[in-house]
Amino acid sequence: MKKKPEVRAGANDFHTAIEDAHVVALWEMFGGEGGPQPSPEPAFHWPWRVIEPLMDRAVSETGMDDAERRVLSLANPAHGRDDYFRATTNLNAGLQILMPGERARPHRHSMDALRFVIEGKGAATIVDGKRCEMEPGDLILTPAWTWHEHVHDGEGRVIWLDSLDVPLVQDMDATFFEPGPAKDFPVLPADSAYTMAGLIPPDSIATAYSPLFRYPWTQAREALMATPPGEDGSRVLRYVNPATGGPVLARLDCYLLGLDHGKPTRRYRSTSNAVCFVVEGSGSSTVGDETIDWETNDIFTLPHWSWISHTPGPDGAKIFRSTDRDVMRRLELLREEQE
Ligand code: GTQ
Repeated sequence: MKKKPEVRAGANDFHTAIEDAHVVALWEMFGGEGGPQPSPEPAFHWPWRVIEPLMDRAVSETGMDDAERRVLSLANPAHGRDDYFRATTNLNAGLQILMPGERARPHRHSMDALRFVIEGKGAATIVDGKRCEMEPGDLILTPAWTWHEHVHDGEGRVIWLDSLDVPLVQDMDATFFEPGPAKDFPVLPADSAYTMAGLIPPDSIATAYSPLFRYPWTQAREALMATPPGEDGSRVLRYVNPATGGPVLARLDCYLLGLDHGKPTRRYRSTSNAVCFVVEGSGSSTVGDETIDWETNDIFTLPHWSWISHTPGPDGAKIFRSTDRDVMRRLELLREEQE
């Protein structure tokens, strides 16, 4: 039961009285010059050379009988260790490893999730009964409330990046989870129904998530190389839901950035947040006052409202980005500036 506000002896004093009544005098909290601004969050960087050996150790530490998922979650120290799902505001990132013959059992949850394959062959993600092969560089979607499990019939370890909207869904207190067995699969269109950009089956339903669960790297890479560069030399492609032209998932929006010139990209800032994965190459990014030197397979964040610019190394680079950008846009909170 809620406690009734007590009338204390000193309640003649305004501040005691308002504290007892659970109200706050807003004019004493903010006002005057300026106003609230997004709080800056430093960018954070998880180098592959640090994380990779820990993935092998994770395998020695636990078998798949004891792990719902064998994931090292990238916990940004800016948010504290207890907030271990937060790689950056609104976004989770983790590295998952599966060994030959292993299986990560089926489950479903209210969070949107994607997998970006880093290494290995022979694994697959089964999404609502549809088998999606996992090859390096492939983007695999496991949309909110779809059943998904991971299997590995190949050889050698398979490692991928997981990115989910866990922190956002937690903040909304809308987290639901159901363990398998997977059941009641919907009828899904074959991926071959969406072979060419710009042509879709006329009965495609504009659902909250893409009817394609797999975006193969060979095709994404080819499309990126064919895209004309912008003024600063960078190429950008967005992964979209072919039935809507919108983001691939309701709360995760994905991009591919190609950097093939030595010069820095045009500086920008955005109220959106991103997790970046370096698919190929090396380079550096300035985020606010900091510079991050990154290499292939590194993961780093692009937090909201910091000025951002990327500079590729001599061989150029390709970066995959998972963002909350379309969430911010639909909430009318997306602000972006470019220099
Ligand atoms: O595969 O369902 O990295 O629920 C973190 C939370 C993966 C998953 C993560 C999850 C999952």
